[in-house]
Amino acid sequence: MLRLVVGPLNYSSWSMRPWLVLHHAGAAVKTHEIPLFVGPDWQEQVLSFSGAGKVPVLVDKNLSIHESLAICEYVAELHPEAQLWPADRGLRARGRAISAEMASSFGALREEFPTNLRSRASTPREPSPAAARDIARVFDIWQASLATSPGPFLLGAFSIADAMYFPVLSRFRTYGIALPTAVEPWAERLWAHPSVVALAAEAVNSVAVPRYDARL
Ligand SMILES: N[C@@H](CCC(=O)N[C@@H](CS)C(=O)NCC(=O)O)C(=O)O
Repeated sequence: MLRLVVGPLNYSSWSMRPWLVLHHAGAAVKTHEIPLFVGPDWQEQVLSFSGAGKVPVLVDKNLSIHESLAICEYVAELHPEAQLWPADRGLRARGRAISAEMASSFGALREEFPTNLRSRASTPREPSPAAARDIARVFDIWQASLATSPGPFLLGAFSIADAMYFPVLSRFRTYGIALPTAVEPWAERLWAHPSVVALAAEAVNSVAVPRYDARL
């Protein structure tokens, strides 16, 4: 049985991504949630799983994998039947490119709009110019992907790319950032995906992290 070490699923966007991928693949996995930023020894707990000191970490017997995208790739290899990447080489390359971009970019967006899946800001939040540039680039990625996708998701069937971008979609809902009309059908599909519905149900039970709730 695999073990996925995560932060509180309501807030930990990096944890959400492999959680969604494992759930969608129907993998036999147990989730081990560490209450990040809450309680005295959360850092030691994280370090006991990975010297990187961050979650998520996937534990498979004596193998411990950190970095969310590396975990998603590992699950794709463990579960080829789940088709977590499209069969088409070009779409697969695009999926890897936009997923790597998600993992390495959008710092202003992430800093100004922390993930808080179960919550809604009381008033829509105005992004800084840097965050507005990040948001525009995310919208470009979604629109360009959907324009070439066989549908209904970014690369055709649900893939790692959808899981990588789900936490950003969730931030837009939390902080009242309007989506371009062209991406709305994809957003609705993603919110209705069974793994997203299951994740949202888990997030309701996450421990509260006051430093993030204070940002609403
Ligand atoms: N590049 C890493 C980022 C992981 C990351 O930043 N995780 C956050 C939680 S969402 C964390 O562990 N933060 C604890 C800390 O920075 O001390 C990945 O993709 O897995």
